[in-house]
Amino acid sequence: MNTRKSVLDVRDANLSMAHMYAGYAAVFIGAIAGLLQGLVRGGLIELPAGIGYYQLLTAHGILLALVFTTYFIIGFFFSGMSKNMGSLYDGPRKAGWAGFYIMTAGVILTTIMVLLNEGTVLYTFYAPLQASPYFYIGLTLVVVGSWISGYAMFGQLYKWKKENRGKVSPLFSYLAVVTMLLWQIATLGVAATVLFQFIPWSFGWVEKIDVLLSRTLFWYFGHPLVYFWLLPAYVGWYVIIPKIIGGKIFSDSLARLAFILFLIFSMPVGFHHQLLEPGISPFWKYLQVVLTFMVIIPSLMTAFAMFATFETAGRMKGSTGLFGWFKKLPWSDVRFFAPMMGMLIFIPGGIGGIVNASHQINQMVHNTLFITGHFHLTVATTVVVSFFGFTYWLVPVLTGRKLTAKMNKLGIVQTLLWIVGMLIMSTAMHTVGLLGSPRRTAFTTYQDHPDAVMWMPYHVVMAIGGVILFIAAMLMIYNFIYLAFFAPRGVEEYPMGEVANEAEKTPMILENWKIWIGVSAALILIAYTVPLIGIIENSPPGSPPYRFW
Ligand code: HAS
Repeated sequence: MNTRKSVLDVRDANLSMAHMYAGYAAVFIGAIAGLLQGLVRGGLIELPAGIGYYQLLTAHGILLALVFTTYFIIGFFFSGMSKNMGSLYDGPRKAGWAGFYIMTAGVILTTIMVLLNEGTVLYTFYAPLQASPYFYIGLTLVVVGSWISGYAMFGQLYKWKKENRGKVSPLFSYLAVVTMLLWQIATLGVAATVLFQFIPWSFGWVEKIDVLLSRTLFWYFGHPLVYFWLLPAYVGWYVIIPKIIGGKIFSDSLARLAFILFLIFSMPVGFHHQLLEPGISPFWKYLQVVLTFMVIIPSLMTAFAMFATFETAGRMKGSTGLFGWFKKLPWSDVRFFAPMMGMLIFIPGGIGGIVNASHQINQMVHNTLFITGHFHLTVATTVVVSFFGFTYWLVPVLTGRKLTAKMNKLGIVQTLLWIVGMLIMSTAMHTVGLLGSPRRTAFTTYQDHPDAVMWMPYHVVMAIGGVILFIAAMLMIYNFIYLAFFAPRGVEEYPMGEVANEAEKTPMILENWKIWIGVSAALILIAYTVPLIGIIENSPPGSPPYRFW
């Protein structure tokens, strides 16, 4: 007898859960690749059977940073929209499944290519590294699938708005739609380079590729990509955490405004990944550095909103004094503890980002392990630990089970292991990065470098941190399987927060998509038109396919 009870429409829960299975399968393989790659880099093991360091690094980056995140984000968003709006409409649900299957076909194709060593080009697939055309086709399918899921969410909100004229859209759904809109606009860059440059070049239809143009189109996508990862964590912080800590959402409008600022400012900043590249004039780099500092503001707003949420929740529970709220937070509840660890780690993670973005200082850290340290704090901790924290209640909600007290404890252990492992690994990365150790470099390449003796102890520490992280990842897989298949049946709460009574009324202008997409497009045109024309005009002789220019 099926005793499954869910607080969600079961059809939507199944759609969301399918994304979770695929996402955690990626974590499993990606974490193994990460462990091996770290041990090789530390000079501790040698790989058998012709497996290469860069091959593992590619698998690790793609499966964890791209595949796990994308599945988790889409599955999480579908679940929240279904909860917010009663259930998904049939059209969006069907589109959601179509998106899932197309993405999965793409992930399988890309993973096979990487495992066959036909796609050893790292997750940024910079030219002139060349993969099999099927690697790029696989990635294209992943993006197209995610677009379809995004359209499903747009359709869902559109229909809901039609049926609820004049009402403000539910906060979770609004934030999910802004994130998917950001993704839609951002992926135009990567779609352009893959379709018009990489696929023709890898099939041999054209002989050459314009490296600078491909990198520029990639980074037009690459920076908003990091906010595509971050914003779903913020959705949980803004909307879910207040409920878990027994408080209210501090301000609905502030959350919406922060997301709109991300939509506007996260695209025209890609040059901060290319500050050391010749071929882009300093003026345009400078402009994009200024815009990068603008995109820090919504994160500072988020920090403010979180503190306000904690304080008001604490005061509702009777806390007094400046920091009395601290003791009222539910530290022993993994649903809070894990995302909170993510928030705390984002403080050094964000500071590292500001260091990277600081034009001249970038010269010191660019292409060193400092950057690897930065993104392991941001995406691999702030984002991932938040996603893990959401998993502890979301999977029981989706499967009609309970988060048991024992699993809650194990979840805290798992989170702590992750944080300890990451602090060890990432601190070593930041430090050795400042000592000049290059990133993305196989042991054999740097072992004879004059500074290698100085770097090596740090690389070993990195590997030790990596081993702890691997244990934490495997524990997470165990926890996921337990919650999905073995936890006792029951009804787990979907902790959807409510807005504080005192909060100001949400201005409808925040839902005027034409304005925000218009401003976003204008900034993109200002930041990119002239430099792109310059790149194309000065492209190397015979660089197809745009020589008609
Ligand atoms: Fe970054 C490189 C600049 C944020 C990810 N970044 C990367 C790469 C990745 C990445 C993957 O300007 C490597 C790409 C590659 O392979 O080459 N990054 C920034 C800046 C920010 C930033 C300015 N990055 C992120 C996030 C990421 C991410 C988020 C993933 C999710 N990054 C750069 C630059 C480079 C770069 C350069 C290129 C470097 C190079 O040379 O190649 C900002 O968005 C950061 C703003 C964040 C803050 C922190 C706010 C803090 C909050 C928490 C509050 C805590 C609370 C808890 C409330 C200002 C919101 C308190 C509780 C208590 C109890 C106290």
